[in-house]
Amino acid sequence: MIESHSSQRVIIHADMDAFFAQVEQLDHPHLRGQPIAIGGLGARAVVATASYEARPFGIRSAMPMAVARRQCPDLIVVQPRFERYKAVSNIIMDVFRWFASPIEPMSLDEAFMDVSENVRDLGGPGSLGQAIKDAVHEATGGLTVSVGIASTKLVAKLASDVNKPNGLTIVHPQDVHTFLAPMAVGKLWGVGPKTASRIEAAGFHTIGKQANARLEDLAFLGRHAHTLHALANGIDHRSVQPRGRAKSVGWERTLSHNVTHINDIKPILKQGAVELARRLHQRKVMAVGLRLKAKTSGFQVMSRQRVVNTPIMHAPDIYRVVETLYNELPKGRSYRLLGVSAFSLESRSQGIQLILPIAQDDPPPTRSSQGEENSWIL
Ligand code: TTP
Ligand code: MG
Repeated sequence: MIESHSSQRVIIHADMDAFFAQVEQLDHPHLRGQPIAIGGLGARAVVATASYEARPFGIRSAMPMAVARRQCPDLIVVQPRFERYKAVSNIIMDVFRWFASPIEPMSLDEAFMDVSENVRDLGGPGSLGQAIKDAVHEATGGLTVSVGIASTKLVAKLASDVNKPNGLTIVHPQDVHTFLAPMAVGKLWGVGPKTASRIEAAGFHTIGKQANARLEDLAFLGRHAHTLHALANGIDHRSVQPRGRAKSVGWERTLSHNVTHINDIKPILKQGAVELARRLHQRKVMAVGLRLKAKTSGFQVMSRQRVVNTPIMHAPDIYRVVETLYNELPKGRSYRLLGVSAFSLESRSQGIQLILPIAQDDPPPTRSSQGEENSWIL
C-alpha cells in the first residue's frame, strides 16, 4: 500500500450548481423550477449547461441544442449573458477568499481552497463547508454551490460532484479508498477518454481495481503509470496554487520512431490539435496564439508561432493554423517529437461552442480496496 503524506491537509473544492442556468433562474423567477438550457438559437448551437430540472431528460453540456429540444419538448432555451456570469463569478470568488486566502480558481464557477491552517478555528470541515455554502447563498441572493472537502485536490473535486446539487461531502482520509473504489477510471485527474479505454481494456474497470493493480500491470501507461497508480490510491501531492489564468496550454509527443513524411506527420498534428482543443475546453479558455514545436532526429528544437485575429478553440481551427506553421518549417527533416501549444489565452466569454463533449462514465457498482490512512486531527 502506498503511503500518503498529504493526509493532514484540508482542501475544499467548491463548484456552483448548473451555474449559468441557476443565475438565469435567480434573475428571472418565471424560469425557476423549469427545465432550461443555456445556449444559442442557431442551427449549430450547443447546450452550455442545463438546469437540474432539465437533466432527467438527459440534457447535458455540449449536447447540440436541437437534440436537447427533441429530448425535452418543454425545454426553455435561454441566451447566455456572460457579463452577468462573470460578475457573479467575481462575487463567489470573493466569498471563497473570506475563508481561505489565497484560492485557486479553476473556472468561472469553481475554486480550490486550502483551509488546513484555519479549519480548526472555523469549527471543523463540516461547519466550514456549510459556512461557505451559506455565504455564497447570501452574497449572490440565493445561489447554491456544492462543496467537497478532503485531504487532496483529487478527492475534494470528486467529492464536490457526488451530491450535486447543493451538496456538502466530506471524505475523511480513512475513507478515501472506499470513496474512490467504485468510480470509473476516467474520473482520475489527467485520464481522458482514450487513456480510460486503455485502462479498462486492461481489465481495470474501476479506480479500486486500478489501485489494487501491481505497478507492472500498468506499465502500458508508460511514464504516467506511477502517477496514475498513486492517484487511484488517493495520493495526490498537488497543492492549491494561487493563480490567475494559465499562461499557456500544450501537448507534445515523443514519437516511438522518427517521422519524415507528411502522411505520417499530419495525423500526429491532428491528434495534437484535438488534444489541445480538449485542454482548452477543460480550462474554458480560447487561444489567441498557437505554437508548433518540433524536435528533429538530431535533437534540434524548432518552433513556429502565430497570433490569430479571432480567438480559437475548436480542433479543426487549431489544426488549420498548425498545418500552416508546419509548412513554415524547413523541408525534409525527420522528427522525434512534435507538439502544439496555445498561449495568450482568453476566457471563453463570448459565443460558447464546444469542441469535444467530455465523456461521462457511470461509476460501476463494485467496491474494493480499503486503505488505512491518518484521520484529520481536528
Ligand atoms: P460546470 O461547473 O461544469 O457545470 P454547471 O455548473 O453548469 O453544472 P454542475 O452543477 O454540474 O456543476 O460548468 C460551469 C459553467 O460553465 C456552466 O454553467 C456553463 C459553462 N460550461 C459551458 O459553457 N460548456 C461546457 O461544456 C461546460 C461543461 C460548462
Ligand atoms: Mg458547476
